[in-house]
Amino acid sequence: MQSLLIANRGEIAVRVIRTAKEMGIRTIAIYSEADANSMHVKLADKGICIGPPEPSKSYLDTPRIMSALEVSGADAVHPGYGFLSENPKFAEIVRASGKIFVGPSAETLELIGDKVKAKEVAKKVGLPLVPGSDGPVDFQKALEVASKIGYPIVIKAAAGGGGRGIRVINNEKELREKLPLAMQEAQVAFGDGRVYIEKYLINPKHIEIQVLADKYGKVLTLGERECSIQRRHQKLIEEAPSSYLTEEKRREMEELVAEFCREIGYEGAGTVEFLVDQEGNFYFMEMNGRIQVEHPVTEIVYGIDLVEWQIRIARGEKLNIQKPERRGYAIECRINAEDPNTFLPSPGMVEELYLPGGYGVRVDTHLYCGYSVPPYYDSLLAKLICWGQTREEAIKRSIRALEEFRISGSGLKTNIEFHKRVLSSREFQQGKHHIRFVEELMI
Ligand code: MV4
Repeated sequence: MQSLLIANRGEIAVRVIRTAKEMGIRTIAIYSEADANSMHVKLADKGICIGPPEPSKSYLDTPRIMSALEVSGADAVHPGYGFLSENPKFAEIVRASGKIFVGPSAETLELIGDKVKAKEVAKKVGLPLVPGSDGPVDFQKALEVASKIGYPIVIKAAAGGGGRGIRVINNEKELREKLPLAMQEAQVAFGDGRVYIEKYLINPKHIEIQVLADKYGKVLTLGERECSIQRRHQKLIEEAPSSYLTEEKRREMEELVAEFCREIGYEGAGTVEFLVDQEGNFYFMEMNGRIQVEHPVTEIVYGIDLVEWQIRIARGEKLNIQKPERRGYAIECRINAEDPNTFLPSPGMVEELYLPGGYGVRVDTHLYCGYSVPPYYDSLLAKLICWGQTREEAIKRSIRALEEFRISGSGLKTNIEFHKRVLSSREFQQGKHHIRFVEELMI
C-alpha cells in the first residue's frame, strides 16, 4: 500500500492521516466545498474536492469518491466512521475496482448489517441473547412471543442498528397499534420491513468489546469500553475498562466475541455491542464493522494504534502480536458544537482555542483558530481522552483538562460544562450510571 484515500472528514480523517504518514503511506484527502479549509485537507499530501456540502453529493456519493480514487491513483480507501464506512455496496465497488477497502469484506458487512442474521450467529456460538423472537415476526407471532416474555418489549428493525428503528411497547394494545407502523417505517427507512422483538431491559449499561482480526483467522480482543453516558443514541462519554465488569466476566465476554468473529471470518477492527443488566448479565446486541469514535480509550489503556492495525490487516499482514497488557483507566469526553440547554447544533467560527495538555492528556481534533465549523455535518469538535492509574485519577484529570479547555467564537457553543457536571456527579463517580443517566440528570 503506497497511498491511501481517506473517505471522510473532521477529526477521524485527521486521525487516519496521522497514522498513515507514520507508516510512510501517501495520503489523499477528499473534501466537500464546505471543507476546503479543513485540517484534513491541509494535512494530507493531496486534496480532491468531490462536490457540494450536502453529504449525499459528497461524502456519501460513491461515484464521486470512486472518481477521486481513480484520479488520485491511491491503492486503498479508509472509510473512517459514519458515511460509507459500513456500506457493503461501497466496500464491494472498491474491491471490484482492484483497490483495498480498509475494513471487513462486503459479505461480512452485509451479514452484521442484518441484525436478525447476526443474532442467529451469536446464538450459535453461545452468546447470550435477550429473550425475544427468534428471527423476524409477523403480527400473530409478535403477539404470541410478547405474551410469553411479558411487557415491556422493544420492536427493532432487522436492518436498523445504533438506535435507528427501535420502539418501546408497554402493553398488548400498544403492540397491536404500533407493530404495523414499525414495519412500515422500517420498510421506508431501510427498504426492509422485517422487525423482531425483545424483552425491554430496564436501565442497562452499554458495554462493547473491541476486536482486531486478520485475514488468517487470528482474532485479538482488546477488552471493553463502557458507553452508557449518551443522549438520543449519541454517545457523550466513554471509558475503558468498565469498573462494572469483573476480570472473569470480561474474559467470558471476550472469548465469546472471539468465537463470533472466527465464525463469520471477520477481518479488520470491529466492535461487539452488549447491554448489561443490573444483575450483571450481558446480552449481545449487534456488531459494528468500523473504527469507532471512542477507539482512543482502548488505544490508551492497551498501548496500541488501532488504525495502524486496520491498515496492516487490510494489506495482508498477520496479527502476529501478543495481547498487550491493560494499564489504568481512560475516559473520553466528546466536545460537541451544541447549545448546552437545547442540545441543538451551534456551528460557527473558532476565534479562541486553548487545548489542554500535560501528562495523560490526548486531544483528537480538527479545529484551529480561524476555522469555521460548517453546519452540514455532525457536531463533534474534539475528543478529550484522559488517562489515570485509577478511575478516580482519570476523572480528576478529565475535569482539570476540561477546565483548561477553551473554545469560543461567534455563534459557537459547546458542551464542555455538561461534561464537568457528569464527571462531578456521584452516580458517575460510583460507576452507577446507566443508559438513561443523562435524561435523568437533565430533569
Ligand atoms: C435495547 C434496550 C433495552 N432492551 N434492547 C439502542 C441501540 C441499539 N444498539 C440497542 N438499543 C437498545 N436496545 C433491549 N432489549 C435499550 C436500548 C437503548 C440503548 C442502548 C445502548 C445505548 C443507549 C440506548 C438508548 C436507548 C435505548
